[in-house]
Amino acid sequence: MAVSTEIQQRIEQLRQQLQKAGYAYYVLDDPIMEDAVYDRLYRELQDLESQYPELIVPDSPTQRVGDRPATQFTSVRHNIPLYSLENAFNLEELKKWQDRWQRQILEVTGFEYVCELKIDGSALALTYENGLFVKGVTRGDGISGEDITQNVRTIRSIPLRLNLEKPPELVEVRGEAFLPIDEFDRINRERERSGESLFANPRNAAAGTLRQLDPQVVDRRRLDFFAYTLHIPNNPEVRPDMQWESLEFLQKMGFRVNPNRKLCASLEAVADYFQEWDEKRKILAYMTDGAVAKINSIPLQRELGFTQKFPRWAIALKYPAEEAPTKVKAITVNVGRTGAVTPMAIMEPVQLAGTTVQRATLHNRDRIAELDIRVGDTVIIRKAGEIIPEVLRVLPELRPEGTIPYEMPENCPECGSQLVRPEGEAVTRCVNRFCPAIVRGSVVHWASRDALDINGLGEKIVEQIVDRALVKSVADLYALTREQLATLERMGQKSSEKLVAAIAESKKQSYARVLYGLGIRYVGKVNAELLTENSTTIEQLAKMSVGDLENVHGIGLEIARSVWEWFQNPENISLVENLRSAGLNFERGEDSLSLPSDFTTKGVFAGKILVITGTLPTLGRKEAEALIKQAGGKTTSSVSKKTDYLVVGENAGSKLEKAEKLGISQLSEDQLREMIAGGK
Ligand code: 3B8
Repeated sequence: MAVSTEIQQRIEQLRQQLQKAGYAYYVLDDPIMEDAVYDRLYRELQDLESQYPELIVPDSPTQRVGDRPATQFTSVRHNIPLYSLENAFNLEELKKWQDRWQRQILEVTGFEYVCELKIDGSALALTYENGLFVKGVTRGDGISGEDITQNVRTIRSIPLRLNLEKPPELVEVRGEAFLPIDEFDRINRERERSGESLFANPRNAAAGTLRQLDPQVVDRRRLDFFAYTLHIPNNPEVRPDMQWESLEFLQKMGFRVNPNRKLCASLEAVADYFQEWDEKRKILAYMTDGAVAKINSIPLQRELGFTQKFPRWAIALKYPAEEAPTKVKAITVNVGRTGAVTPMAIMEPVQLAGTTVQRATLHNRDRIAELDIRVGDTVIIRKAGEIIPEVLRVLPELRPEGTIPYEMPENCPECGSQLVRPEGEAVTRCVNRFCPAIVRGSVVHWASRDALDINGLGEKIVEQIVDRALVKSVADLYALTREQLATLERMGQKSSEKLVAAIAESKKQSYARVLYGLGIRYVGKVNAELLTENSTTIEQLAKMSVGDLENVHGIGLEIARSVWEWFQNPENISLVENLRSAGLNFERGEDSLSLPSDFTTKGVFAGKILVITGTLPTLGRKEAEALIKQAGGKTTSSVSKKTDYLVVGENAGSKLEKAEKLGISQLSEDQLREMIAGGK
């Protein structure tokens, strides 16, 4: 039956509105629609499309996330090789590069360089046929890469259709996919909570994410993309013949193009740009590891061409990494709450990126074998993002005599039980659920702020109650008496009374917090909320099949399996029963408390709500938001009585008026920066 034109028109209208709002949010970084409105329109479109599936088109905003995981990626050959850039580590090397390319040209008349920030991500080649996005491929070895189209579609700042009246039949766009630092931190925090190994840096995390087989997992990690190269093979006349104009054209077509670019008339200007951004890059929301200088004229680029590996017309000028040498004093292992055993190097203290460090992670057994790290070795350590530093490499030429290869222990250093290493996994685990390290870790997690939030139950106390076998599982907490606690070190009459009360108080916490507190692998705060929103009681959750679980929006296969497996273990079932008899909440009350948002208790803006309005002189909207978040604050989109500060830029409109009426404090970008700098 034909669908009425009315419905067709409504669908088209919804798509246009959603596309526009998504573009404003993800590409322009300047939202035009409230999230709630977006969600409502999105759902309406989804509903219509499920009623009339014949009307679904591949560039509908609903078609970004596929629901079928890939089994593997296919290798595809790049039409045009996807080269990488040659590196220069100082200005001398930069000068040599210029001399080299100029010698190749008969007569160098005028030329300019386009300077871009070098985004530390993964290069992608995107293909558009008649304006429609059809393929996304990784760099691979430069000749062939992997077809990860499904994953690329989830990147909201990549248009599914080019914004062109008459799109050429074939357009290829290249650029860098990356994870914003904020998002990287969030992912690692979640991984830490669920006992997974951490990503070493945003680049690895982005590359790892792009190679995920399940597009739903990719979708939950918000990748972003900056475009920098444009090819129009069949209609070369359409493309501008300057790199600078190409960037503008890419922007016009709907891509996010990095705004921090500069046209430079000389190598000195390139060096200035490089220096200027060495400081300024620290406030960006994404990682850059250098600057890229490209010859602006594309005909000149063509004349110069490529070497075996690199373009001759572009070079990356790299910032020195945050790395430092030190000496290994000992190698130990740390047993986490999930039983994951992480080897750590204990080193002579060294300054790294502004802090003193003396421990570095060695990740796992494979990494140790790869490094062949030994006690006595001199190593280079590196700090990437917010996480614990890692050992990057060993300097074998500095190895003293008589060292022996390090072997991971066969038995758990905490409980002595045999460690296991599941087939195909890099992680070694202690699987004794009574291992004191695991019990300690699970109790600390249970008591943590986002879980049951038990005040006064810190690591020192947990250590004692577990060592004295007063607590063998979190359920035992609820049987602890004042008298028992009063015998512990650092505990008086008063504080033990308080702690018993705080433990009892935790019985009032929501089902979502309890579920999160159980520490099921992959069940972080967000997943715990999703699961409790979709089950009235934990018994109901325990009965759900992997398929049922996967049907919960936002829950992928890996998580579903992990949850299902957890409930298959009779010991976990009896833990739940014990906790239920102790009076914990395993039901979703109608008014179940939501988990706290991302407030942190640290930083000048801890617990404060800020609104940004207008265009700030140097910071983009997302950058400013990231800064505020790092300083503990939260940003919202509209001014209300709850707003603590309004950050005001140029062309501020109605928000400023409203803030003035409400008497809300105003900050300029400079004042914002000063407060953040002063508060650290
Ligand atoms: C030619 C141009 C490779 C690159 C390029 O931000 C080429 O331009 C390249 F063969 O890898 N990471 C950039 C970045 C990377 C490249 C580039 N421009 N801004 C980056």
